[in-house]
Amino acid sequence: MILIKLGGSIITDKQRPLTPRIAEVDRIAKQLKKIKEPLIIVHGGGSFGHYWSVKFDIHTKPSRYNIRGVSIIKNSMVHLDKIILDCLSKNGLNPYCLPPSDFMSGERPIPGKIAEIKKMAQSHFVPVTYGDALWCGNKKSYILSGDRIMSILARSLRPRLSIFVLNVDGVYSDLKSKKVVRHMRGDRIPIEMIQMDVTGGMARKVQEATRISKMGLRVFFVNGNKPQRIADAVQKARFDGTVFGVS
Ligand code: IP8
Repeated sequence: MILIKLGGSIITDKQRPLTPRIAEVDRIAKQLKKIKEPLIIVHGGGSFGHYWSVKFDIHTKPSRYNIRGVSIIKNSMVHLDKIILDCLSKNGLNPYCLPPSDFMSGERPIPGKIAEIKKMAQSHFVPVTYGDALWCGNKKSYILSGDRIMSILARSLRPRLSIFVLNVDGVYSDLKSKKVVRHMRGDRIPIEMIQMDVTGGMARKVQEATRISKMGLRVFFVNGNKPQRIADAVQKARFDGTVFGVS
């Protein structure tokens, strides 16, 4: 089984609110179609969900956030998800839409529901879920990121490979040279990545990827602008990007 996260910066134009990158999603979908094993897709919020969460100051920590803001974030994620689902469907995949509230109860994963996701994927559906604003009781809500969903699903489903599709070639050893780290070991997060987090959320991705690799699972960061690299990693185990953990 392959678990794949389509990052917000590859599927949307982060500089322009509410702007999908349809051509890029289309090119990625064509590569995903080549994958001949169970596949689960998670996608991020990009200039949809993130745009509104910044506007309404809503974060990953549960709190009594602005109800209108939570509602608008959720609607915008449904909108983006529909664009992704249509694109996958047009390219011959059979996406099965799964808002995270289908397998999360507040902040807690629902094990039985997550086990079903694997069965759906084994039955030739492609379950598609996404980062979202979630109600967690007592008038509180929070943002559940797609990156966090990746480690929640990986823990139960133990995919053969977890792939994070980015708008860059992988994890950079430093921002100046943009030299890609081919193999990340341990849980050391270089300072450059934390700086990068201001725009790209890279530190959070590295954190979740490290969490997954510590489960004994392989994780791969790849540039979605070169989508052939996704199929190469899955089919030929040729990793042009950053690999975490098990080599
Ligand atoms: O783009 C968060 O998911 P992410 C989505 O994976 C929202 O961080 C609603 C901001």
